[in-house]
Parts: sequence; C-alpha cells; structure tokens
Amino acid sequence: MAKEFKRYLVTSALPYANGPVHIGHLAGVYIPSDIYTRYLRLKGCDVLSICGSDEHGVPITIKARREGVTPQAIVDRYHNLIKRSFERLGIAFDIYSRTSSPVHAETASAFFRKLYDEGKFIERTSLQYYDEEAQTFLADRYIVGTCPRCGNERAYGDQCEKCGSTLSPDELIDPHSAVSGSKPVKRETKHWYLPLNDYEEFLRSWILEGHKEWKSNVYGQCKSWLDGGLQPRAVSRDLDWGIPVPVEGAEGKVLYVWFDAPIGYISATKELTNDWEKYWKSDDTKLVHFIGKDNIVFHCIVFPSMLRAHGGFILPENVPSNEFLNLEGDKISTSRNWAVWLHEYLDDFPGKEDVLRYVLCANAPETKDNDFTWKDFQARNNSELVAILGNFVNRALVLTQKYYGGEVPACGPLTEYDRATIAELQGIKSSLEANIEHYHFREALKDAMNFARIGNKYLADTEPWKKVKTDPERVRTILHIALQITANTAVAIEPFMPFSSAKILRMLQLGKFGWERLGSMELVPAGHVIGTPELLFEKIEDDVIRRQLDKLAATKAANLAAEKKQTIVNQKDTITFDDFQRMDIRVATILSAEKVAKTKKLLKLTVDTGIDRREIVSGIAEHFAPDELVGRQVLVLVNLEPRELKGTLSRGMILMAEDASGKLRLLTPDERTDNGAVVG
Ligand code: B3M
Ligand code: ZN
Repeated sequence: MAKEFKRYLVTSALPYANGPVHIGHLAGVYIPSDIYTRYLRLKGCDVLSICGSDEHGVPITIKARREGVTPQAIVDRYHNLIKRSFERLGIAFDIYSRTSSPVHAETASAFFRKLYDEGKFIERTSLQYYDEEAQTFLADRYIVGTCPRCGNERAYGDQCEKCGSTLSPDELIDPHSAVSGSKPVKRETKHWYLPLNDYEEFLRSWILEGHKEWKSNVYGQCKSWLDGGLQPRAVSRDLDWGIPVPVEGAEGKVLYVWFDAPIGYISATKELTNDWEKYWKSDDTKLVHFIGKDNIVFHCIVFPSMLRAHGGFILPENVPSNEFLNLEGDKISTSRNWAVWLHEYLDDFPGKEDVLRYVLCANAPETKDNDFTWKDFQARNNSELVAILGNFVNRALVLTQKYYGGEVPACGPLTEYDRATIAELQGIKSSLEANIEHYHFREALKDAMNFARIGNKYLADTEPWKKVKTDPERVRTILHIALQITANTAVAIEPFMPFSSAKILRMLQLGKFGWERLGSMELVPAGHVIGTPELLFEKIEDDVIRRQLDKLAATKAANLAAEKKQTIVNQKDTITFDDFQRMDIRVATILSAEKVAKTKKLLKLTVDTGIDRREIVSGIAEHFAPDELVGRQVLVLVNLEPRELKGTLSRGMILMAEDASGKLRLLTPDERTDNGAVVG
C-alpha cells in the first residue's frame, strides 16, 4: 500500500556559486522541482521548497584565483545573480539560502562533531601532493600536467577537458602546481573518512529492495556503485576555504564540500522555520531531492549514509534526476562559455519567462540526453504557444468581448458534443496528476496543453462566428463553455507557466483557483465581466533567433582560437651552437615519390641532395599525394643516422612544420637554388 504523507520537503541541488545558472541546470533540476512544488501548493499540500548556493569547495577557490579576487567576492557575486535570476524566472523556492550562512556553519559542524564523537569516522594518513613554494596542499584540480591519453598539456589532476577522461594526479605526465607552477611533492596528511562500506547492507535493502520505483538511471547508478563495493570516503580536505573541521589538531583542514553541501538543505530549512524538525524528522514527511545526474552518488549513497550515521533524520523518498541537456549539438560547458545563461536570456527576452520554462520542460532530458536548439525554441513558441495556447485563449476572450461586451453568457442546454468535450477534459486531469506525481513532467506538460488543444478544437468544430447571427442561443453556450475551458487551462498550466496562468486569470478578472477546481465547468459565472484581452504569446521572428545563433558562433570561434594558442608546444631545452652545427641540412629536390605498400603513412622518396641521390622514407602519405611532391625543393637533414624502414634504407629526414591541428607543411627555399646548398 502506498504510504500516506502529511507534508512534503522538496530540495533542489545547490548550485555552485562560481558561475551563473544556465539552461542545463534549469532543465535538469530547477524547472522540474518548481513544477512539482507549484502543483503541490495548488493542491493545498504542506510543502517546503528548499535551495541555496553551494559556496564552498575547490570550484570557488579556482574561480577566485583565476580572477585575482577573494572567494568571498566570487560567492557574493554569483549568489546574488543566481538568486535574482531564479526569482525572475518564477522559480518559487520558499528559501534560497547559502552555505556561507552562520546557521549552516553551526549545523554542519555539529553534524560532523556528533559523528566524530560517536566514532563514526575513521582517521587515515595518506600522501597528497603539496606545493612547497605556495606552502599548500593541492586539490586534484590544482595539479596540471599532460594527459596520458590525448597529450593535452593542460589536463587537470581529476580530468582532461580535451578528451574527457577521468584522471588521477598520479597519471599526469610532468605534473605541476597550478598555484605556483612548481613541481609538487608528496606529503603526509591526516583526514577523516566515512566508512561507506559499513552502510552497504543498509543501502542495498533501502534502495535496491525498497526503491525499485526510482527512475532507471538513478536506480542503475546506485546498483552499479553498490555492486562495485563501497570504500571509505574522505570528508575533510586541506583547503583554506570552507567550514573548519571542528576538532583539535585539524588546523588548515575544512569539511569536504560534498559533506557540508547536502547538510545545507537542513540548515536552510532551519533558517526558514522554527518548525524545521517536523519536516526533517517525521516519518510522514515525503522528502524529494531534485538533482542532476552527476550528483546521484552523493544524494543516494553518501548523504543517506551520513543521515543514517547521524540518526534521527528521514531519508529521501525519491531522487528524481535528469540526464544532460546539450546546446546546439555540443555539451554545455561553463569554462568554454557554451551555454545559454539564464540572466542573459531574461535580459534578451523580457516577458518571455514562460517560453523558456515551456521549451525546457517540453524538451527536458528526462530519459536520455537531449539537445536545446534555438530553432526548436522558435518553433515551439510559434507553433505551440502562439498557435495553440495563445490562439485559443485569445479567441475565447475576444469573442466574448465582441458579442457580449465582456459579460459572460449563460449556459443553455448541452449537446452530445459539449458533453464529450467536458468529459475529455475531466479525463486529462487524472493523467496530468499521475504524470506530475511520477516526475514525468514532459508528459504532464502535454496534458496541460491539451486543455488548450481541446478548447481550440471545440471552437473550430462549433464555429460560433458562423452561428452568431442564426443561432445566438447556441453561441452563448459555446462561449460559456469556451470560457470555462480557458479558466481550466489557467489552472492546468500554472505549475509550468505561472506568468501566463496569472495573465489569463487577470484577463478573466478572476482570482487564483485551487487544484481541486480543475475540471469544473463553473469557474467563470454567467454575468461576470471579463477584462480586456491581450496576446498571451507573440511570434518570435527569425532575426531574433539569428542573433542568438551569432552569439554562439562567436563563442565557438573564440574557443577555437584559444585552443590553438594552447597547443603551441613549449620551447625545448637550450642547445649550444656546436649542437646546431652538427646538423647537416641541405636543399634537395624530390625526384620521385611512391606509396610504401601495405602502409598508410609512408612514402618512399628519391631525392637529389647535391651530394648524391638517395632514398628517404617519410611518414607523410596522409598529408601529400606523391604527385604533388615530385619536382619540389625541400630541406633535408642529410646526416641523420640511416634507418631501415619497410625494406628500404632511409637516409635522412625531410623537414616540415606541423601546426596545432597536426597539419604538415613542406619547407621550401623562397627561390629555386642549387641542390646541396647548405642550410644554417
Ligand atoms: N553544487 C554540484 C553541482 O552543482 C553541487 C550540488 C550540491 S547539492 C547538495 O553540480
Ligand atoms: Zn586528454
């Protein structure tokens, strides 16, 4: 039997305050959680929606260092920007707090201290990279070196952003500190670990047995973590930004950001209400964490283990998590500025908050990664919001104004068709509810839009504009029903598009309805006078979309240029003049060229070096066709030790320049000259 809950506690992943929020965050976490909580509020449920900025951890310190400002300056800037942007988009948290708040420091410290006092941690000493020049331990992100997989010289100790590999600092070739540039050494350091392995049994039965209903991506990830076996996890770090580890002898150590951040949900609730324990400590509260897929392990494995170790807290009932949203076919990336930033959208599209909410929900990456494109954004606005929702509402209101001066006509006898339409509407309600309650927001949005679709069809089928002269009685009934559908639409779309819902109700001159009124045909009383109709949505023209695409194209070009700069190889070690003199480089002419059988890369060249004719095997077959080489003068290192290659003795090397993309160019004298001319 389904459990009965008395109240809801809805949390949304705390965004890192090291950058603004983008459409990927919105589609993955904040739009779904807002839909869910708005729905529950409309139903009159006791619900709290909790969020705030995640202000600790290495992402913040890195950003601060890059800009040469304090971490505090960074979190202040982004906390305020993010908070304000959410408000502007109508994301209605009950509280948007921050993990730098005093209540949070107190709550997280006390949480740690309790586990510490009860012996729930183990202490371990390990070797960590240390920067002797800057006198600081280095987080993995602060170690830079060459990627062992792709050769990128700016890979981080935790990840290579070029090839996407996950790395550990030990794998980097030539690691150096991003703080001082010096070569780091390894030093011993002590940390506290939560032995997750002790919670495996509990997690197995709680998740794998008890929560088979979780979304398959979430359940699957949990299962594979559990099947792989859990290890103790460090809950402290050597860092100078964060909540100090509240025990003796822990100077210079702070709580690991993933230890303190989820406790932020608790602290924020505390800040919001004195009644916080009712939400966090009663079995009849339904706790739901909305998160992105990269946060699954922390919310399903680590945080529940922490809560379990602490005792007294409830566990999440569900952890709905989406896949990723891409942008125009490419992965969204903060560092590459490949994103649509919420605050920029709000500035560029004033009054179109609901359009973004709609498109991101309609296209949400619920079961697989999905793509946001500006063309799709335009199409959904023009052919769905304008043509269906806006059009229906507008027709119902305008006709009421036109025929009755805005006074709602009375309802006469219903036809079979009227009755069928009403029944259809009432049928959608339960599907809409089930979809929201099961976190299927895309389907739920379709249901909500169906109110307008049905309304549109109703008007198109009944054609009041044709009958108004011949059958005025019938037209009164038609418009009466159309207005009821309009008001129902306002209720149904409220969780998804709150601004448009409010606008419809304003035009109808009606107050807000509770969810229980959805399906009622008595929302707009006969004789009531409605207001002046305005357009609900407007068409988005091509030039608006082109501007956005141009902006992205400029970003792409800037990224490419930056990447090119990065791949200029460092200067090699100094050599003496004598070293250089030992190389004998001559001008030579290529006399013939042919592919070496059974190889992809090799060409066999015969060259006239002025000294002799000789053969050189060169790995350039993928760059030049044999024909384009014959007759060209090139530079040849002639005293290179001969080497046998595929049955030919290769004597010398043709000099080439290789650019960042790996493309090869021949070096040729600026005018034809003698073969054998000495280069130097
Ligand atoms: N700030 C990670 C993220 O934004 C992290 C979430 C914390 S939720 C407690 O992906
Ligand atoms: Zn790489």
